[in-house]
Amino acid sequence: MKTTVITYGTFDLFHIGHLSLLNRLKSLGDELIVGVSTDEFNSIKGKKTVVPFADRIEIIRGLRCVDLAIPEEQWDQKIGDIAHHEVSIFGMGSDWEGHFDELKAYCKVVYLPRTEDVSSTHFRKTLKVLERSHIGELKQALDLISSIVERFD
Ligand code: C2G
Repeated sequence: MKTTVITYGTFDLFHIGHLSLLNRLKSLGDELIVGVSTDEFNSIKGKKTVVPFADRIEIIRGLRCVDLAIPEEQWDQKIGDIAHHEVSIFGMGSDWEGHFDELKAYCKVVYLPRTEDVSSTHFRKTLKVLERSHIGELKQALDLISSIVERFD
């Protein structure tokens, strides 16, 4: 009997934390299905993304550890997906610990340790600093610092 694993996420600005989780989930079974949050669903989640859904799902489809990628359009599609794909294991990173325990009625539920010190939010904030408008602010700050330094020279 084939063991199918499923997980869901936005996977914006794909990074090593995402890859590590997907590889570990794949190692739990024979097949890994990934539900990728659509842009519309992310607005329901109140989550901003940099990379559009069409690209995010293509990146997931390109991974060796992923056998199928499907759109995640609503919170409550998981039970239908589990039945339709005969899923044995539902898995998420540990930041979701306990949030999906109701799925234990349908399959095994696992929460794997989240990879620390890396997140799409951090990347987004770093990118924001590099935006042109912020470079103007950085230049003003540098001019102010150099004028203060000149006073002490
Ligand atoms: N993750 C991780 N380590 C990180 C960042 C993320 O293990 N440093 C895991 C998360 O725990 C999650 C998966 O990677 O299991 C995808 O993370 P997100 O793209 O942030 O997913 P999210 O927006 O939380 O959507 O229905 C479930 C939701 O769609 C989850």
